[in-house]
Amino acid sequence: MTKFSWSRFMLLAMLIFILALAACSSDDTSNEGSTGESDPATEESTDDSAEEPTDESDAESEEGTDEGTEESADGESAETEPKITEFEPAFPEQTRAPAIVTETELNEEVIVDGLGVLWGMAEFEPNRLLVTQRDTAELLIVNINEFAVSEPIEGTPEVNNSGQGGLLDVAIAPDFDESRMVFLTFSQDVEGGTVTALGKGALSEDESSLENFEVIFQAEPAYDGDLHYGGRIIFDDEDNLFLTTGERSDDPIRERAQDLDAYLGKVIHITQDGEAVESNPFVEDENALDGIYSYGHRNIQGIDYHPETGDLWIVEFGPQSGDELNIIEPGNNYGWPIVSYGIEYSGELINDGISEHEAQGFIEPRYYWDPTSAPSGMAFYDNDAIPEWENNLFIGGLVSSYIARIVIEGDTIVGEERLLTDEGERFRDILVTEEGALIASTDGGVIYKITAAGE
Ligand SMILES: [Ca+2]
Repeated sequence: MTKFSWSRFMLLAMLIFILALAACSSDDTSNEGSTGESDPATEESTDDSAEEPTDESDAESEEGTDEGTEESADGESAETEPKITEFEPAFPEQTRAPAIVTETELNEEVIVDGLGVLWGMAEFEPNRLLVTQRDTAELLIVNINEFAVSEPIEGTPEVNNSGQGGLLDVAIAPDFDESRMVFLTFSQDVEGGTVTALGKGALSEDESSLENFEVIFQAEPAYDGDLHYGGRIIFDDEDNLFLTTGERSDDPIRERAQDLDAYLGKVIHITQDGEAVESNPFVEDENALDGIYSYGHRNIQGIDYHPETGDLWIVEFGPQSGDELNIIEPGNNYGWPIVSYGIEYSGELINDGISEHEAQGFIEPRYYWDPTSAPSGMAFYDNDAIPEWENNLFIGGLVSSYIARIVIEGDTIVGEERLLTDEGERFRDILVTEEGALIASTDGGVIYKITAAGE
């Protein structure tokens, strides 16, 4: 080695050392335990992803990451973590809405604890909730004033509870006071795998059992997997049901979200007997299933009507990032898995990274989250008990461990707040009671009751 090249080598080595020091110091707030050896950008995109393809299971690996240093400086968005993807929104309000803060002083109570994954809730009498426990497939009654939990109700269906499966959502019939009819969704073993199933039974007068439970709908085709069942249900104003499904996650079965001869990755619109509603958009199409209302969805985990506009809103898991809030119109295609504002959990682009929905002929989400929020059950606040919350949307976050409060003007998101961020809970479902309490259930088996303080 000549003298000249040796000094050049030393210079280069010093430069590398200085750069490494700089990288290390800028990184130490964003990655606890980082050695400074690895590129923080790479860690950001692979940390919570490579081992686990399920969006729900990466909460643990995100622990220990602190707020991103670059993005938190702007101080304007409710989202303070750096973006995972390179995508630009189709319009400015489509992501990272301005941060807002509730001014009303709130009272937060823990009603119950330790019950496991509380997937769905329905208020069937004032302050009395029917609550599903996903994994044990138990249907329980929780009295939110008396902090009391019933014995499991008999007569509930057999479920397949592996992975994301189990007893899922619960809703009561619009004429429940007379019919006593309770609707349940669950993952069901059938020939060839499992399906998202919907059934109904009448709650006995003594509240101990569901009588004559029968399955009224199965979202075929069956698939041998245990992810992405969707499973939310809501009644429309003609007493028919909307049922959401997932696309069963794996590649290539997920492509069936685009197919009109499969009930995977859809919003489904059926009667209380499981028949397609006659006004559905594809009833005239011989090659399409009559129950389909909208398609191109990934895994819809929340659904509710906007109390003022009457629009039907849903929230669906994106892949890594790109979780979407959509307004559902009949016959519309929401684009999955052709377009997405998220990326694969491997870090790869989906379909060469085409994010623009509208330019590709699909419906743009009204809002999306990057990084992942893993949005679950949701409810509009259709009450005036906390006036500043009226018509706001509340969404439970799993990986993100917060409740998102979303302020909407027309169909535009104008503000976002994050509630209960210090609880470390995965928020699974949200309900607003007749009296205006905000109820949140979690995977840790907690039910929170949030009201205005001093009431
Ligand atoms: Ca979409």
